[in-house]
Amino acid sequence: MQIDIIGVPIDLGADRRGVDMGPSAIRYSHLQNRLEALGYTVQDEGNIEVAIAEMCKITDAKMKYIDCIVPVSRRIAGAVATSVQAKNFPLVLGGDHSLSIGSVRGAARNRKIGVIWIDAHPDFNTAETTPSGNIHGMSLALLAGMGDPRLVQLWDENIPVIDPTKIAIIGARDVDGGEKANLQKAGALVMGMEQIDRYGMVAAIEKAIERVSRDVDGIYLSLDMDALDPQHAPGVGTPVPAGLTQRETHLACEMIAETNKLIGMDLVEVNPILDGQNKTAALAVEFALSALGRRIWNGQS
Ligand SMILES: [Mn+2]
Repeated sequence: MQIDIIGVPIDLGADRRGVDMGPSAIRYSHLQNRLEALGYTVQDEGNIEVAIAEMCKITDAKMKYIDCIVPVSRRIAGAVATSVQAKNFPLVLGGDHSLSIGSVRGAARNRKIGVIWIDAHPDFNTAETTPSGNIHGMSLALLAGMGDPRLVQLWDENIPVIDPTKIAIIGARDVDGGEKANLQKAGALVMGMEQIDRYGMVAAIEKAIERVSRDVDGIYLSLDMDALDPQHAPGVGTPVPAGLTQRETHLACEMIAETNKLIGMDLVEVNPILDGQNKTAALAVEFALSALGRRIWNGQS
C-alpha cells in the first residue's frame, strides 16, 4: 500500500502560533524513512497551501478566520479524496485540528466512514457555544453537520456529513457546557478519561471500534496530540493535565490497526515552539507507525 503524506501548515483555527510548523517537525522526525522501513511505499505530496493569519481578516469573532479556512478545507478535502480514491492511505500532518474539517470529509467522499477522534477536547462547539471563536474547537461538530453551513457544505452539499452515531471520542477531559449539550444531541460516543481509568483502554477502544465500524466502508483516525498527558507531549497549544499515557495511545492505535479498516489518519496540533527537543513530533511518528501495523514482538511469532 502507498502512504500519501499531506502536510497542512495551518494555525488559523487556533489561538497559538507555531502549530503551522508541525508538518516540518513531524517530517524532521524521520516519518518517511520509518514508514518505508515498515514496508510501505511513501509519497510525500508536500503541503497544502494555507494563508498566514496576517493575510486573513477576522470577520466573525465567533468563527475566526472562516473566510480563509473554507478554501483551505476544500483543498485538503480534495487531496484526501484523491488519495483514498487511488486506494492509498492519506496521512495528514498538522497544523491545528481545523484541518480535519477537510481531511475527514474528503475521506467520506463516495463512502460511509466511522471516525475515531483521540483528543483531550471533543471539538464539538458551534458558533453559539464556543468560548473562544477558534474553529479548531468546532471541527467534529461541523463534520457531523452541526454549525456554520459554509464549513458543513464545503464545496458540494452532496458530500455526506459523518453520521454522529459513527463517531467515538477517546481521552476527553475538557468539555465546555454548551459543547456537552451538542454532543448529547448528536449522540456521539464519548470515552472520557474517567471511563478509560475505570475500564481500561482495551474496553474503551473496543467499544469505540464496535460503534464506528458497523456498516461503514472504513474508519478514519484523527489523533490530536493534546490527548496525551502534557508530560509526554508538551508541544501542543491547549495542554490539559491528566491525559493518556504513551502506552494507552499506542494500544489504541494498535487495536485500530488490527481492524484492517483504517483508511486514513490525521496527526494534529504539534507545536514545535512549545515543545522540547521535538519530542511531541517524534511521538506522533511513533503513533502513526502503530496505527499502520507495527507490532511489538510478542515472543512467539
Ligand atoms: Mn482537537
